[in-house]
Amino acid sequence: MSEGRLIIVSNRLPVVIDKKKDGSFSISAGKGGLVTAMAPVLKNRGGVWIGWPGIIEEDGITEQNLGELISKGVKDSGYELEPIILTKKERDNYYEGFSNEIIWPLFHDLISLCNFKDKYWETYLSVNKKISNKIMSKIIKDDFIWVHDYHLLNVASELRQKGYNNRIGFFLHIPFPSLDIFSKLPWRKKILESLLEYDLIGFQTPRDKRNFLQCVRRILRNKVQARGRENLVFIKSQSRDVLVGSFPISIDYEAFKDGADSANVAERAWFLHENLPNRKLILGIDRLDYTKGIPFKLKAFARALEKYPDMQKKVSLVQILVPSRVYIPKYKELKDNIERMVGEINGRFTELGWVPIYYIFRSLKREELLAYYRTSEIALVTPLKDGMNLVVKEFCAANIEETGIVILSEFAGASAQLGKECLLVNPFDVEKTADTIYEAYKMDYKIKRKKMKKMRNSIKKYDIFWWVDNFIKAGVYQSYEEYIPIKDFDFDY
Ligand code: GDG
Repeated sequence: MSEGRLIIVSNRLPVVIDKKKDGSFSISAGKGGLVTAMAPVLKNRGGVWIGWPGIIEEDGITEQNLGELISKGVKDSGYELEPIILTKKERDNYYEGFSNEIIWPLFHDLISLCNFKDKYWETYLSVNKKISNKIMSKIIKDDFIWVHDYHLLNVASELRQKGYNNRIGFFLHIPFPSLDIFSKLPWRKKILESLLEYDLIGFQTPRDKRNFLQCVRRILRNKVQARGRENLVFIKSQSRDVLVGSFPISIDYEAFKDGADSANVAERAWFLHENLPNRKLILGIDRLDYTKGIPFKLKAFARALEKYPDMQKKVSLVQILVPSRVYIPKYKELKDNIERMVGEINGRFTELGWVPIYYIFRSLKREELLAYYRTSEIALVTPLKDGMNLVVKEFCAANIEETGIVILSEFAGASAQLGKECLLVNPFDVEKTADTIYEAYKMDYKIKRKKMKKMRNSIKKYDIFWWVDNFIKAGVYQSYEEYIPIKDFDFDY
């Protein structure tokens, strides 16, 4: 299997096509965790990436136009892109509805934000079918199909109905919730049964894997036997043997390290230093999303300034907020709330020559991002819940002076791997997070260096190529007897 082509299937392609005001179309690189993780892998191995480029049929793009844009967008990428265009109804019900108003909040433990609607579910099923039709038209013998994320839980089930019997892998980038929370989902049984049509199901952390296994045992009672050791478990379901494992996603460590070491980035980093002399920078980089816990972070920062006035004029928080889903009222509300809070905190503490929070609401070029990673002393990564969080790994890889320290939420998947060397916080506990910010500010550089070295070694060893190789290797085990435990997978939790 590992010698065949790799077929990546994800909701979004690594490129975005937009309709401009003058009616023409433009193409740009996609952003976000999945793209950052998978693009270097496919570039190395070749293969096909199937997904949605973000425009809808009603935008009126022609086949020819689409073909031209795609071939422009994938120049030198080393792989083929296969776009699937959704209709407006499909986008509204499958993507914005079922995926982002139901699965996303539920799997991040935010049940009160869920909007359960049958029409979302029906369209979700039909779009998963549409995507599986596209896959069937593109695959050849020995391809390994690797489906990504919560938008496509039902794809294997659709492929099986079409008679496809080769092995299919699935990786969930977001957390898998506990039994109590998952049980609230009206379609819980069908979703678990659909997942068991995959041959390999990968989660970010041992905790996600445990949650899933518990749901399978309790919700699909008597139909499942699970056996396993170390990080991998075999489930014998009615239709097949399914391997379930935890595979912490990572980054292209060398690319981030070398990028941070480049002359351009060094120059930008110096520029920041020179303009902010005698100032420690605390860095927050988050997509605009309620799971990232930004209001709690701002409260904790303000509380730290209030409780520890010796930090005033000595630290600034650089909060980069990457625009995302702003057309959805909940996201717009969140943005307004964050901007109000930033305004209030700056209004309260700013003095001539010192601004406590530099707030940036836009996406940055990679070099700018690297300059912030390299210059900042403290990374403040405090999601309320997060599958992994790649920002923390990127910060460490780019921290080539090894003087930075990370404050990390215990609810980010990354804490399973890096928790021992970070300063862990419960993001809901504003008071303790404020104390931890001060602790990081005062921390001796020798301790910071020791911690940073350990984190960088771990991220270097378990990089994105390790992740892909291990996922694909696990995909070849056909039975429990063949299974060789891989101890390195299991990080402390
Ligand atoms: C999902 C899961 C999981 C951010 N700002 C800019 C920029 N970024 C890049 C970062 C990083 C990525 O976006 C964000 O990754 P995260 O992992 O933090 O979060 P999600 O997008 O929510 O990703 C997450 C991930 O999938 C992978 O499995 O870790 O838990 O939610 O790579 O660098 N990139 C550029 N400019 C920016 O301004 N160029």
